[in-house]
Amino acid sequence: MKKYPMGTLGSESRRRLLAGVAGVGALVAFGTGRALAAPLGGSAALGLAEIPDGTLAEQLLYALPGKVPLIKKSFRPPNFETPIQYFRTPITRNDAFFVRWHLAGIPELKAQDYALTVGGESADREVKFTLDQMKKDFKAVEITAVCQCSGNRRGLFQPHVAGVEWGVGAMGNAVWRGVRLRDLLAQAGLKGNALEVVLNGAETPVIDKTPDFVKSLPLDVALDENTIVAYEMNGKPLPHWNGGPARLIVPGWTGTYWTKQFVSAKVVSKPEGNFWMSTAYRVPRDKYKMRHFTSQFGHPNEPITTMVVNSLVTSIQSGQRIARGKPIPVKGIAWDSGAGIDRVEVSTDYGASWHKAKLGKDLGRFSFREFALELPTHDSGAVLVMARATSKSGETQTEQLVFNPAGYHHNVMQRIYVEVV
Ligand SMILES: Nc1nc2c(c(=O)[nH]1)N[C@H]1C(S)=C(S)[C@@H](COP(=O)(O)O)O[C@H]1N2
Ligand SMILES: [Mo]
Repeated sequence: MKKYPMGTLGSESRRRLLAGVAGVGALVAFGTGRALAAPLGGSAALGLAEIPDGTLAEQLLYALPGKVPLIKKSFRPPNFETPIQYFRTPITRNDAFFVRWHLAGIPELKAQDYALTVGGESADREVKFTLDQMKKDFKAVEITAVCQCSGNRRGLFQPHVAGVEWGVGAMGNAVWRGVRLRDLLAQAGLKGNALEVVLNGAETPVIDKTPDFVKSLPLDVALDENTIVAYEMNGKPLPHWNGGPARLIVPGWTGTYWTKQFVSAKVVSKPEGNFWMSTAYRVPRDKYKMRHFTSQFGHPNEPITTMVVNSLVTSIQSGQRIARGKPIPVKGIAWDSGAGIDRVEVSTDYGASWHKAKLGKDLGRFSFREFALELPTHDSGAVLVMARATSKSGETQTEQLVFNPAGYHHNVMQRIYVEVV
């Protein structure tokens, strides 16, 4: 078996690598009362920055109807994060899948009452599809895809930014089944000036000043064969909290475009200009490698679109003890926007050398990809484990945060400190 050089801490390089990331203070805090607030996988334990003190009260577990206990971020609107142990399998269970809503007026929609209306000024006609019609009249397709909130890991931003203080669990991977949006759009007919498709869900604001949550997609993405209106998740009817009876699936794009309780699609000839497109969900122009949504360009920013490459180690935590001679098990999941994962590498010498993990089964280019590597241990002492994923398009995770004021696209590699005893 190959032997890997192991780094020991306590040196200048330790200080350099931990500085501003999982600082020494955060490591000390692990295992104290603060860890009790987040029973599993506080972010410092994962080798990432700690969520600020003031927001830790919002870290308690709470079970919504039909869900296992999830990490509560807010009740109204409901925002709940998936605890890390549910990412130890590549498919995320329906009852553990995270929940994110912007508005609190969420109706209970029955399958028999649900319909999606497709029309708009750049469609030839308006057509209404019930769930039964979708299932009977259109070809069903299935795709495994990651839904990740743009703001996943926002709570770990340094400097701190405002918004839902997500840790690492505002994401999930599922097998989605439904019909292609393009097949429904074809029934409505597209005019030559069609530019964007405007998406709306059934829920409404409860306070007048909050604008209705409306998003739009470039026409070519709406027409992509992988963009589907899903009514099943992992072989079961789509759960209410995740947008049942039917929601949009936009593989590779961040969760904000995955409209839940999807009831209206309007084809339009002008850029959709509501708050959620023009003000929210934007990042500095050309700062990230992602698809550009050019009809929505506005200086000096652009909409967040596709996800950046990322990974999550789920098998070890900072502060964990490993018996000398036993290997350190490094396991987890990696994902990107659809190029697919090329490799996940692990370093124990502060990044001087990297060792490739074994990749798990390929469930499709939009899915979580498992990885695993056992690192042999020889001497006792502290070891810093770093992991980074690289996509087939050559993108890799960053060493330091690439800052944006909204707290999106956090893909800083983890630095997990374990102790060989
Ligand atoms: N109707 C509706 N759809 C929505 C939202 C919403 O607030 N309302 N939030 C979006 C955002 S920002 C995300 S991250 C995903 C979250 O999906 P989930 O709740 O199934 O995890 O739903 C998206 N679809
Ligand atoms: Mo989101």
